[in-house]
Amino acid sequence: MRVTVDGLLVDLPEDATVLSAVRAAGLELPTLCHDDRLTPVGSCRACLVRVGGRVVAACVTPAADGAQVRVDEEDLRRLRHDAVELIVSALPPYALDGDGELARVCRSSGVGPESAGGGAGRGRDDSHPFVRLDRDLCIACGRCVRMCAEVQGTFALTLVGRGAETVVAPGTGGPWAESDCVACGGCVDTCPTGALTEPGLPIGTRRASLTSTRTTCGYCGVGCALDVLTRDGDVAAVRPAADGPVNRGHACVKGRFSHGFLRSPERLTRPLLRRRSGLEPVSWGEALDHIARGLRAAVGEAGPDAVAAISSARATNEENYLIQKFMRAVIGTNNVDNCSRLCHSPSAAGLTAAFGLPGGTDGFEDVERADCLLVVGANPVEAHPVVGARLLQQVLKGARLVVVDPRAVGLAGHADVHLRPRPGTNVAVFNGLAHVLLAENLIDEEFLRHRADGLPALAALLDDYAPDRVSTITGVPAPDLVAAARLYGRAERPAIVYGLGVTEHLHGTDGVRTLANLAILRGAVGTERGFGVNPLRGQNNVQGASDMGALPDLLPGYGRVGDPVARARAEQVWGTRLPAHDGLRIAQMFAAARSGDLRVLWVVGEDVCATDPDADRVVEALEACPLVISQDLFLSETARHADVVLPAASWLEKDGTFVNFDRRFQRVRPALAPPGEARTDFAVVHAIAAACGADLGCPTPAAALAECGRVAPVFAGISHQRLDREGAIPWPCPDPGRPGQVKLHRDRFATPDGLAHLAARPYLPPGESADDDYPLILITGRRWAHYNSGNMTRRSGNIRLDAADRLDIHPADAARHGVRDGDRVLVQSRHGRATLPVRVTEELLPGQLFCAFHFPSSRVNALTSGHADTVTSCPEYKVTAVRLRGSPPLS
Ligand SMILES: Nc1nc2c(c(=O)[nH]1)N[C@H]1C(S)=C(S)[C@@H](COP(=O)(O)OP(=O)(O)OC[C@H]3O[C@@H](n4cnc5c(=O)[nH]c(N)nc54)[C@H](O)[C@@H]3O)O[C@H]1N2
Ligand SMILES: Nc1nc2c(c(=O)[nH]1)N[C@H]1C(S)=C(S)[C@@H](COP(=O)(O)OP(=O)(O)OC[C@H]3O[C@@H](n4cnc5c(=O)[nH]c(N)nc54)[C@H](O)[C@@H]3O)O[C@H]1N2
Ligand SMILES: [Mo]
Repeated sequence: MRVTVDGLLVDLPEDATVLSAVRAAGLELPTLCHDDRLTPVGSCRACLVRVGGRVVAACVTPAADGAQVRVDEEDLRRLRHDAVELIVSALPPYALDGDGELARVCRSSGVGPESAGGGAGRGRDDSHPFVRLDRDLCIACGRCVRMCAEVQGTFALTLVGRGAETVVAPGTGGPWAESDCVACGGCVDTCPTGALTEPGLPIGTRRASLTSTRTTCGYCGVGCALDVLTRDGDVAAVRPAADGPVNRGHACVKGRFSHGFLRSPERLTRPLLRRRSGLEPVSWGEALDHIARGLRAAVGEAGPDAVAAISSARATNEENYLIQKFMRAVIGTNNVDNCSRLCHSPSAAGLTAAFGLPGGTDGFEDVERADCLLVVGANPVEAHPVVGARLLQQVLKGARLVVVDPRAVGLAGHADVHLRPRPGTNVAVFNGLAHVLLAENLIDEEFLRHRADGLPALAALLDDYAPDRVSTITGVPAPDLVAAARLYGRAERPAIVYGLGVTEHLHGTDGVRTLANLAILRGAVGTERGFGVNPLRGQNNVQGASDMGALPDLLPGYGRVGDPVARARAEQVWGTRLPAHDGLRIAQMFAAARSGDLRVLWVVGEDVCATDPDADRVVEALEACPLVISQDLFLSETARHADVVLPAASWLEKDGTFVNFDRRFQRVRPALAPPGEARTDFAVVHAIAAACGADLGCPTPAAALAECGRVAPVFAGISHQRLDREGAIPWPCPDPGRPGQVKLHRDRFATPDGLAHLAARPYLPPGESADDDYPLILITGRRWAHYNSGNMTRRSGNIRLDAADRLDIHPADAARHGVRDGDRVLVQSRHGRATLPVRVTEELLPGQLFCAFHFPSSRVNALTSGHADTVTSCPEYKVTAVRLRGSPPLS
């Protein structure tokens, strides 16, 4: 389509507006109620232009082929000036302080500060820790309301009042802090006037007074690109990057606001060493000497396998690379693991068995092209909010949604079908869905003939999984199961997105495989007829920690330690012989410590005493181990049991890369210096190696990633330099001259035979089930305002949003136990006890309880068991049989 703007001809796409035509012509047009990401409303009248003789608001007027648009004419300038002046006249003079959007619009439309003279004294709402409202600055443009609905999907805001009195307010009434706001910060970003601000950037702040550093969020695995704005060595604010490949200008409470921990007086700033009186500050030299002596003694007396390290999925790729290199090449053991073990190790195992590689099969942009989403055992609205928001938008635009989760999680309210299986019964649900796909011929026979194997064995097994039988096992009504299978089976481009509700089970790997079966049966993986099977990986760099080989059986790039070819490649790069037998997994490390076989345990950035299951037994392990080193930002539960505590830098203070949930490498850059004597994990590993008389090479993070590319060809095309130029690069990327591969599998799968493998896995019951002694099933998982151990978010403003762990209980169970909202109850399992306040809610089914594990003091992981996935040892965090004190037996 072609449009003429003030005599200039411009080419436009079909759905263009007059505003985009004006911009395409290179002309500036002021706007106040407009944001490109939001539905236009045309209410502020700042963008008036003439189209074919009529005066219209450019933002809401569709451009028509051949239209004549007039912009730069005296009467139009006057109309625009008057519209802006009218708005400004109602505002107090300080509205034009600083260099915000309103000040800029005033400048460009010729409205001066003398026009401002209002300010009705409508007051402020400063109740919320991260979002501040000055009602006198509100022009009721509604951008915040639309942002909350259309981008974040929370619908927390509304406009109240009439005429000039109209102002934004939480939809629940009452103060902002008590509203449904989840503090994504979107409203603050879009507000043109400074009515909504954040504490670090009050109105009047000039951007020039701030330093901006582009980095990648260090909380969850979404991988949001963030601009960290600093002033005087402190974070003033964090802004989501508009060109962030995954977040596109959006963020969540954690990445955006949860940086208060940086300034916590509890931040570790010096090494600590255990003496008779307790942990005492010492110099780095003394701490390192102590560690080197301990390592030498352990290796000398008991051999290299008496040493183990838990590497950190919070740390960078380069740090993880260095830690595993130190363990393998200097100590001589494969005893290195990371929290992928507790999280998505069944994904790695299951996806490798099915498709040949451990990553999610598709990029998130493709998942967003799906017309049917199967979201299983994941709560992205709380745990991956930027992804959750985007999935919700897709559903609001018409994609069908099937949610499989025992709880009424955020997305379930928007689902076409919500299946609520009993915890631990996924395999039966997935086999049931597969049964219906086969029975109703909703399968891709062509794909199954040429690109997959295992159908006969699976088909035979599935005879036993007719909907009625599945219903008996899972509690899911048979018609719902059939309806869900039809939605997935009949979609043109279905996608599967899943979380820990699939993996953290006794048969988690079977869960992943039987879930992958559905995509294979439909030919919806490795094709354009669907977008595969995609785990929402948890930690900021859990994909990367595993990619870098911080695993007991795998080298960087997933060569097996037992494979002579893979080992030889690493041996050649590292210049030393490497151990060939698998090392210990995390739980095996604790067992070895308890039996006296482990002499040194080095824990980097993981609070194992708070977050590993059966916590009392973990503490026993640390107490039995002669030298425990904890490297952390805080004196965590684990650090309290350590012999040496090393102060670490956080993600805002270091240089390197992370790999996000859809396999993208992105840069991490320091916005601040670490406090006191804290050091990056990178520097600490080098220092420990040096204290042992070893030189690990790769002096910089960039050099470490380059070296990793030589060990692991799948990363060989990725470098810091290239990332600085290109932003994000997905692996596999073997060639520096070619892009990385967003879609993991195309014409053939990465399995040795190139086929996708169906798995015939029967349903087997979970490790624990309800009985007379322990009649309730406790599910554990996440809440939006806190992160894992809570060590960081509890020390940020988030604590004002959510002050404690709570035990969710169905009203019927609450009544049976005689407990009410807020009562504290004693929860007992076969493994331990915890005391928690209850929250009565219908989000759960009767017989089930839910709580998070963000407050170590509530001791939730004293309850969880040592049961673990039979293939990968991923703990069965999602199913624990418990009772409430004084609870009556099951009737
Ligand atoms: N706010 C916040 N965000 C986080 C984190 C955090 O602590 N806080 N942690 C990060 C980390 S490390 C991770 S791994 C991710 C985790 O992200 P998710 O996997 O989304 O998190 P969870 O809440 O642990 O579990 C997901 C869901 O599994 C369901 N579930 C439990 N048992 C079953 C079952 O048998 N079948 C099915 N189908 N569903 C079941 C639970 O009800 C729960 O809603 O989040 C990351 N993001
Ligand atoms: N009951 C129950 N328990 C669970 C789960 C569950 O669903 N239910 N989920 C499990 C899962 S999926 C996971 S991933 C684990 C997570 O468990 P953890 O990894 O233990 O938890 P985090 O709080 O993420 O971080 C660990 C520590 O790293 C520190 N840290 C942060 N950044 C850095 C850094 O750059 N360097 C260093 N050295 N330290 C740093 C933090 O201060 C914190 O003390 O929890 C598991 N525990
Ligand atoms: Mo995780």
